[in-house]
Amino acid sequence: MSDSKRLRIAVQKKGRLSDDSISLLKAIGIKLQIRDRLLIAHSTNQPIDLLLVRDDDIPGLVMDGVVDLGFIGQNELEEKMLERQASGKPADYIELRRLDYGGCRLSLAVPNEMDYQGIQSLQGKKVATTYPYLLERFFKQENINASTVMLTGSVEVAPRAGVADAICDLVSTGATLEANGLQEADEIFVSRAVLIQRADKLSEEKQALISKLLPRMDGVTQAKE
Ligand code: PRT
Ligand code: ZN
Repeated sequence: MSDSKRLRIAVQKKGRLSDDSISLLKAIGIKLQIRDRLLIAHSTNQPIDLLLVRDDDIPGLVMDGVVDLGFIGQNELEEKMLERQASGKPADYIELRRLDYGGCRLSLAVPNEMDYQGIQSLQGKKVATTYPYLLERFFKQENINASTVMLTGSVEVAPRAGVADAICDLVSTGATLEANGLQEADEIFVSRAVLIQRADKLSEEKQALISKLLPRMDGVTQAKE
């Protein structure tokens, strides 16, 4: 990759966190020219490079020290942290700021016709999710013996397709659950976007730049309140 003296920030390339993260960087005075299909964007007025990637890759890029900062949803961050801990990979990071976007919750949902009497109703059931580590941690805490079915997409159709009895997926308005004949049963994790930093020590120059950017970020966030 390019000049290691430049601060590297990972941002979701295309998705629910992209626009808000890039707008925030622009609002704190970082000039960016983002061209479609390119993995990297150089700032024209600051020693900063953006790495535009899938959100799933961002926790690992920060934890492996490939980038210095990353904008990521807490759901994805916590899931990847658990996954990496399970396989003995470095899983440390520093949370710099909680941000005012990307809000959602990871919830269990069951078909409307299921006689749901609380979490015990999932004993022995199959639950489809994209977040197996968060879900298994929850089941363990609650002493529920259920199996998880990993799906990277279309989780909400799993019960209808006969693939699982229930699901555990991200919810914001609840419209997707409703459209698929599902009802929210239990909230297992509440999430929003966060800005994280790699855990190892950065150069003085990079740390000074971060210290200059954070108060500006706080100013932008406060101005919106
Ligand atoms: O391609 P890439 O891997 O980068 O993107 P992605 O498809 O994995 O992620 P994306 O862009 O959908 O979401 C990125 C992050 O946005 C998530 O990890 C969350 O932190 C956050 N976020 C906030 C959400 C939602 N709200 C959300 N509603 N992510 C997904 N959803 C989906 C949910 O999975 C379900 O399909 O929206 C649907 C439910 O929405 P409602 O409004 O119908 O309840
Ligand atoms: Zn993703």
